[in-house]
Amino acid sequence: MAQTLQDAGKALKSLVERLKGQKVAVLGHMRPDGDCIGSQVALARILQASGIDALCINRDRVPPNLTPYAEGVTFLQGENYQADGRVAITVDCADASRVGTEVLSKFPTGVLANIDHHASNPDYAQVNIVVREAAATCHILAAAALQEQLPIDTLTAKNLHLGILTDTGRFCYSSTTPEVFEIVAQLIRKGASPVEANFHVFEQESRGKLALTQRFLSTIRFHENGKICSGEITQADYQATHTTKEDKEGLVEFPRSIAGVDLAVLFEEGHDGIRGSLRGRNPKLRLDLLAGKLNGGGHVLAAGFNMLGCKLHTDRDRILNIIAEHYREHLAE
Ligand SMILES: [Mn+2]
Repeated sequence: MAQTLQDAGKALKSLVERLKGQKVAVLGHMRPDGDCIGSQVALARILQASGIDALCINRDRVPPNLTPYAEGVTFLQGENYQADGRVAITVDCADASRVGTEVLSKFPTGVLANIDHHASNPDYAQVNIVVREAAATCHILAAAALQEQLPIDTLTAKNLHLGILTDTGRFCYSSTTPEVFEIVAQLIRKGASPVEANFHVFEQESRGKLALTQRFLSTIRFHENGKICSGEITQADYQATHTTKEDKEGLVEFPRSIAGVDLAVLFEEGHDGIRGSLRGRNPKLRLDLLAGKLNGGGHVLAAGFNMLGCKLHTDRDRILNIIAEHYREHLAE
């Protein structure tokens, strides 16, 4: 069990020793993001450098814009993996279920090691390297590998930088400490490229995403004297713009970024109901509690809800009233 970055270094080093002679599967979470892919590739390459047979398995594909980061490592989608006695290590998974049941079922002996930074992680593996104050799983791996002088080649450095870049919101969130910048400086010296990462991560949007954004912005409405801002997406929007729900990523940042807005809401009407994202800036808003009133959950400043059987034209105003009432109870002067 490791809970600090310093302990994580020792724990990673002894994990590498323990895995020698074994075959390893590095598992990431469903709908993988930059920290997931980055930590999978970095760990697989660190293991391979010690002669360990390691590959990466995810339920979902590597996002197309991140495929340059996955070169040099084998990535399998769960359905293409025939169980061959590999031991499982999860990265960036707050819970084993984040891997997806189909993939997890191929590892009947469970998860050997769990490397993660989510506060809610219940230490579900035999070996748990969970540093809750770390900015990213890649932050843990980078600090550990640097401390223990495990090999970090150019591609490994690029992947570690990728995860820290994305999980800190381009080095903007409160997790962006001087120590994070010191580690990133070392990664850049080892070949990580901020320019290249910016291009792959932030400048590869599709035209469909742009069209979806236009449609979303055309639905923006303000409530409670501009303190609450909402926008919405329907299945018709996805069809018209040839996009999928993956493309709604980031849209809620538009209402959140407007001066005076305390609470941003994204409604997504699906076939079975309305899903929603809630984003706030003030912890007093307790969006986790608000989401709870709407059959959802999450964090204090970022939460989601899921109103089964609801439609925007019949239920939007009712849901907005619940949101506005919660807002008035928690924040309005
Ligand atoms: Mn992460």
